[in-house]
Amino acid sequence: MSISTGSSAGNQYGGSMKRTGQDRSIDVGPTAEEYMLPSAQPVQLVDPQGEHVHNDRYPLPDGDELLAAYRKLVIGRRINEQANALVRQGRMAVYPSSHGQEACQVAAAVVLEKDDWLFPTYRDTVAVITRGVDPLEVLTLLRGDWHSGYDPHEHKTATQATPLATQLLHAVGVAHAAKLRGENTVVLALCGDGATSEGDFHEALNFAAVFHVPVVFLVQNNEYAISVPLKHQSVAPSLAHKAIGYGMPGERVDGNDLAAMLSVLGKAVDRARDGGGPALVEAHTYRMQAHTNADDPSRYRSQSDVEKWVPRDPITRMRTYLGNLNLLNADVERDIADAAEQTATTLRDGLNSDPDINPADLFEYVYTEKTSQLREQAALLADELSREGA
Ligand SMILES: Cc1ncc(C[n+]2csc(CCOP(=O)(O)OP(=O)(O)O)c2C)c(N)n1
Ligand SMILES: [Mg+2]
Repeated sequence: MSISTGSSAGNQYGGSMKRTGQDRSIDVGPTAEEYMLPSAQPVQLVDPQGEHVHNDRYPLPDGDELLAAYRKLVIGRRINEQANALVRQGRMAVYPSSHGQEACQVAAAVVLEKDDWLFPTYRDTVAVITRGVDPLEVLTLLRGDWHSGYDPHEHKTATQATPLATQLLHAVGVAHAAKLRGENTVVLALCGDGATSEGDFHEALNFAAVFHVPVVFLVQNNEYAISVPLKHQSVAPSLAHKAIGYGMPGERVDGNDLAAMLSVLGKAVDRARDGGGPALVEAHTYRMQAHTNADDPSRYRSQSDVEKWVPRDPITRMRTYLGNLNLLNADVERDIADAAEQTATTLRDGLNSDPDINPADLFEYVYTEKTSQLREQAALLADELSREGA
């Protein structure tokens, strides 16, 4: 971009400030506003027909990287199917499905290094499993057995947060601590479109920007917060546009395009690791199924709206694209399907056996000294259990 400038004063975003006057015109980088504003359209690198779409700013990941991620995509879909079935069989209490959002789930896990941190929500089971946490340990929470089945420190993965947006502040805290300690850690925090209306979202993004911490916020905009559609959530041009208000770059990406998700998130993570500070990425996707098994979406949206998203499915387009590259054939597909089936079998077998839990633990490990209400409730439960056993 050619602008008129008086001096070569740079800004913190890598470009020079716009100046007016009679000074000579020189070529400078983007202005702060241009740098921070998201693309006019969500970034797409592979369209729903499986064709590559060129993008000057975001390179297409190579075929092997995409094939490895595609495998995780297929396994992720199978996890969603199996978990839904286990809920119907009464083996799990609740399952917020990410069917249709698997490209976001896989990319969020794949772009991180082992020592980075992931902060997921209740809907991000597939991301946590893709990160390498034991699937049975992951489902402990949604089975209703315990607050978390895995050690967050061991896997550098926080417990899946149910209170909306609280995890964003925790993520910023961890990123801030890593920066103070001089560690090379990047933190990736997930949330939904509805969560962007929470005060915690604002506080997290503002703190992250002011303290310039290495955190990437990924909003999975699946167009609904239970029954509340996006248009009642925000009238901003896009959720990614909110970034400029905090002083960080925002980007929008086709959340059903695995290649674009990997490229855009990968770039934001690299930038954070290189000291570039936080970024906000909005993935445009769709919640194909009910909010959870406790929800009846036919009360607030039509099936025809849902069906519009079927041709945009993240798996079919990547299958076409990789098939055209001859990276995917019947043998490879079978191998991937076997791996997915193996994961499903692990989930079925694990959740069909009854866990050995002590209901009284419900009242432990939070307060050193129980409150009077907790003591009362613990006594009630103990009494009920003793009468059941009698
Ligand atoms: C602080 C808080 N308020 C309300 C709720 C109840 N609640 C659970 S999920 C949800 C909708 C969230 O929508 P969104 O952020 O878009 O995520 P999605 O479920 O679509 O992935 C609400 C309101 C909650 N869990 N936490
Ligand atoms: Mg949502």
